[in-house]
Amino acid sequence: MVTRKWHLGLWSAPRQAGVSNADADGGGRSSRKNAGPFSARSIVKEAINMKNIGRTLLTISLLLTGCAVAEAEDVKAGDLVISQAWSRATPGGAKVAGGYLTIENKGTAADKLVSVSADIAGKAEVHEMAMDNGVMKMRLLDKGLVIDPGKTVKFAPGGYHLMLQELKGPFKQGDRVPVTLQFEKAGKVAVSLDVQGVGAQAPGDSGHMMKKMPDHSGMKM
Ligand SMILES: [Cu+2]
Repeated sequence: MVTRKWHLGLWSAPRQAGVSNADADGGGRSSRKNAGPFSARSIVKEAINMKNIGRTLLTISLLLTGCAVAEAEDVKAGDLVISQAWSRATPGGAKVAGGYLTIENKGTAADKLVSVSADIAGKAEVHEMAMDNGVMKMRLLDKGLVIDPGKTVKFAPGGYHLMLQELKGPFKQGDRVPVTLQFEKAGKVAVSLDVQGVGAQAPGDSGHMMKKMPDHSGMKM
């Protein structure tokens, strides 16, 4: 099937080169109907080809992330879209955990993440990691975090994070931890953090995989 389509494309290419000749002798209009790569029919076929390629890539990426737990769906609140909310399993007895998510401001005015709370945490704060005299330190964003219009702010290990402290129980891989974000304009927004493996660096990244397959640790997609 694919070979045939490609064949069609190759076959019609030389014809295209002859279009100017056809125009010169007045037959341009009629020959154009069957013309090669730019005829409506072959454009549609190309589109179908692209669709197949896209589908194949999608299948491949689904296979690659096959062992990931279902990802949290996007949460919309006013002009904000919050996605990819996740955390990591807490190793035995740990009383703190980071929370990560992506906040997109689709509006025309800035909003501000003022605070965060979670039933499971005695204390929850919005933090950032930043260099301080050559040392990486975390810092409480006590004035909140501004989300400019048209911008996307991604919380991730080593950067912005929700700091959940005084945990009342452990986070286990596969858990969904409810947290409430408080925005200046969008108000209170409830999201769930998808708990990944202990060493995960991103949502859908089960930390144990790296240990099981050290050969792939250098593989970045
Ligand atoms: Cu922190």
